[in-house]
Amino acid sequence: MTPSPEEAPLEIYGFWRSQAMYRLRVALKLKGVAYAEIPVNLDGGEQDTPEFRRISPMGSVPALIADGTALTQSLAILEWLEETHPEPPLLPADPLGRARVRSIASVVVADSHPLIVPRVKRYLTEHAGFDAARWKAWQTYFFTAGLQGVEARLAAGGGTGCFCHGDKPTIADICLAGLAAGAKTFGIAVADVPTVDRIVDACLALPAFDASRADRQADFPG
Ligand SMILES: N[C@@H](CCC(=O)N[C@@H](CS)C(=O)NCC(=O)O)C(=O)O
Repeated sequence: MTPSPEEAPLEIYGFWRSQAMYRLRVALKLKGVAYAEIPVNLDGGEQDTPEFRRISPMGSVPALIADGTALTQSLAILEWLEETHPEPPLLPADPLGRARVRSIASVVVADSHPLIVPRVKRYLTEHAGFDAARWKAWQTYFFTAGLQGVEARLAAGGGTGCFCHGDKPTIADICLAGLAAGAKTFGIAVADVPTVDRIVDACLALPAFDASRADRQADFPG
């Protein structure tokens, strides 16, 4: 049977290792929204084809197709999802709590993750003389700065509970777990982040987070 438009899964261009795609996978699963992931091989340069650039002008995943419109930028898509599928909420009800959650998420999404994506590696390798060791040191620095930065925020209180804000997962947990997963994928261990470690463990115990792991995706190369 052909599904009606309402039932058709959302289409999202993604990549198994993408932290930004991971955020969407978790949120969609937590909210029970069906989606189909269309792999874009970032290691094979598929993000730079003219066809994909028409969908995502920055050549980045995720790109979600909603009513024929391509949406990019994971945080914007998470907010769209929250507005279109409010249950269960992934933002707190109070404005201060919402700001705190968005602030923690932004440490990851705006201040950490953009520095360690393939296009940055490509530029540093091709134009700044980076070899594998310098890239690893760069990655380690920014994963560490991000995770230790979030640790400081969480350890200072202000709403930290079983999760980053209270006892239910929010957008902050989704972004944090993605950063921690990225560090693990690249074999980078970050010390002295006990609150982050505790919260990431709590996230990974939830099926939505576990099923979103890079190594559980259809395009994971093994
Ligand atoms: N700020 C964007 C970042 C998107 C992004 O850079 N995604 C990475 C994968 S995690 C990507 O597609 N990179 C392609 C490249 O660097 O060439 C978001 O949150 O969606």
